[in-house]
Amino acid sequence: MYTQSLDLPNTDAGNTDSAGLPTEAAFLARIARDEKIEPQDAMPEAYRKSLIRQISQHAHSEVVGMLPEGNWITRAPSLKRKEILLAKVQDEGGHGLYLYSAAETLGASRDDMIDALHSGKAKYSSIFNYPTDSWADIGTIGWLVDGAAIMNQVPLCRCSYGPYARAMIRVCKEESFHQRQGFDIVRALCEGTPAQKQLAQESVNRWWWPTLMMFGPHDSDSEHSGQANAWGIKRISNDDLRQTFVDVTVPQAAFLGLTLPDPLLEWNAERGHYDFGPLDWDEFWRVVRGDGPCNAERLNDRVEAFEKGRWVREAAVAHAARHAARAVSIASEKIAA
Ligand code: BYC
Repeated sequence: MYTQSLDLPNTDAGNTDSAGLPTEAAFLARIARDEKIEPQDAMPEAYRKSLIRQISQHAHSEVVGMLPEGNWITRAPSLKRKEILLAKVQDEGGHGLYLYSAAETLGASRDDMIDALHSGKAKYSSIFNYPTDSWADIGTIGWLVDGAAIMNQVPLCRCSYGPYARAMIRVCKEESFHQRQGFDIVRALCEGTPAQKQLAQESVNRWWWPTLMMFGPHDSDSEHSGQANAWGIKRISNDDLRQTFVDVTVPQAAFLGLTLPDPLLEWNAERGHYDFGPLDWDEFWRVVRGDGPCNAERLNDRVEAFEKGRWVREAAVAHAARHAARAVSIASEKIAA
């Protein structure tokens, strides 16, 4: 991020409007050439704002996403599972940091983004407003939720905005480990006692539909999709990603000996895809608008964690300032000598 800010602005001379921003045609031509848009490049204001909206919501989702799993760190069934879960939750925090940094390259302020989350103004993924009632939920989150996240995020590695695309490459690599650890937990339960298998089945029953909702509203109701596709931010539509996720997950569930809670789920040879039942969009919008099973709890926990960590951030800033001051004084002594 630091080196990027030292580059000279690319103003696309000859193709800019009176404010120095690229004309829509010039900008779309760059997107059509599959050029990456970098922080120093002039870009339409609406493109910048739309990216800040999506990237900051994504960052919030990663950070709030630590909470449902963090809830099970002390209750993991073995030291090995505890270590793995600790590392995974830490990875999610790291993803949030890359993403907040990517949004900052667009001029967003970290404090404003955090305030928007804490005041309930900003959205984050609906999925994290559901409770983690059993250890099996930790497996299901890794298998299904991280699986859905990868499906959605792999196309974002080709997003037109360079810093977001590059952050996504690393995030997707880590998410694929997360998905496998989740599948491994569910597999162990399915190969265990009948009661353990039952725990896994109940968990999948609870998480299946909320996971499908992660992909967002139907394309016909997706306010931002048209423009996001035209700008090369989104590459594959909400419905197409959801369909691909269903298609790859059904055989995985069959391998585990689990059923997916949808009586309408059926292979459609003509379409070459699984048909599946309708999602409960009332539930989706209720959760997105703040009235899900855990929305209030998640925000309270987030704000409390932020306040408890305040002294650490202040100490880190003071430490960095002392180091910087020392570096300046050593440099001036050298110059004077
Ligand atoms: N939940 O026009 P649309 C993770 C909102 S982290 C809440 O289709 P867009 C993980 C949408 O924001 C997973 N809100 O929007 C972490 C918009 O509202 P605004 C997070 C949703 O942006 C830890 C409105 O509905 N992944 O996996 O074109 C542990 C209309 O929707 C949701 C990302 O953030 C939802 N499910 O498409 C484990 C990926 N769906 O902004 C795992 C990046 C929609 O107008 N984001 N809304 O107020 C995206 O790809 C897109 O933003 C979305 C939505 C596909 C989510």
